[in-house]
Amino acid sequence: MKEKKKKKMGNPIDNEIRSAISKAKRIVVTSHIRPDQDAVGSLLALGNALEAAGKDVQMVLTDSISVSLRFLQGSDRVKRQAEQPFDLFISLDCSDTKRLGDALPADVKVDINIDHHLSNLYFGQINLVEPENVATCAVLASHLQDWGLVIDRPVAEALLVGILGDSLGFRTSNTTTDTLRLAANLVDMGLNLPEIYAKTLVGRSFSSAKYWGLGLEKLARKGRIVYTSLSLADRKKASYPGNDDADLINMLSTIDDADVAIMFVEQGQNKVKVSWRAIQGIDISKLALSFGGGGHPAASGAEIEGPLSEVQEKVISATINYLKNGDNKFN
Ligand SMILES: [Mn+2]
Repeated sequence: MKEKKKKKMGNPIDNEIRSAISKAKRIVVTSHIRPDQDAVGSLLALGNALEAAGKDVQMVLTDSISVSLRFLQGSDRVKRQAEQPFDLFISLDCSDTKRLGDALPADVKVDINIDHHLSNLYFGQINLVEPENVATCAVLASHLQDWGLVIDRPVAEALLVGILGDSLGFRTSNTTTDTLRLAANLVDMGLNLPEIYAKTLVGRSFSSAKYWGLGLEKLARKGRIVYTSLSLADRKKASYPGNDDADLINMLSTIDDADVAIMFVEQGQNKVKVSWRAIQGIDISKLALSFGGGGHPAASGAEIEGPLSEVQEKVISATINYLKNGDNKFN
């Protein structure tokens, strides 16, 4: 009910977005590098909805869409770069313009910034940022109709993928009854929930299972922290094609008797991608921010310069101190 009262008719940001969309003919929609389900879902949901409204749409991502999500309508038409001319540029699920990678052409300003990251820098001309919302797809699901757009079946599928992805299948602490209602309304459009759930969260390739094995072999614990790493050599050994952790971090976060899970993924000779997951009650995003990253209270990340072993040592001791000093309490 609270949500309904807050979303009164004539919300100024909704009106601004609605008018910007109605004036534009050629629209670029884009999202962040190494796109997750919410990035892909929000991109394709808004892209498809704008196309259905008769707009000329370019959907742009710097990195490719994971194979398991290529069932979504429009995923085969996503390009690496935006081409002029266009008259509206929309960023989705992205906290700062650096994370748009090559998708943001030089000298182009972001017109509309739609996101749910607490660390969002409000870099758009119009900013719709809802940090309390579980996913950018949930933001879209509750606003699309206010912008004169229609949620048809392909749009609903893409939205559900993003909501399932960022809520880890409705089990993150920011999943609310509003999240469930939004998702239920999408499923009511005739979507196959078990099939979409499997494609979004459960299915994995043989090589990613091998890759998990290499990471799990090195699993370690320090107090209430569990952690492991994946190196360039592991990737080669498992023939894993991505440069991510194949979502191993989300498995680590299910380990009992731990408050924080940390994943270290070697990106090159001197760069490591670090991901944190925290139990409810601990806000890990400020720690990620202190390493130049960002994210949400329960799930954050950063890219840190240095050799894998050095970064690992530094981050683990910083996490231990962070948990000790009481700054980490959420709400
Ligand atoms: Mn997201």
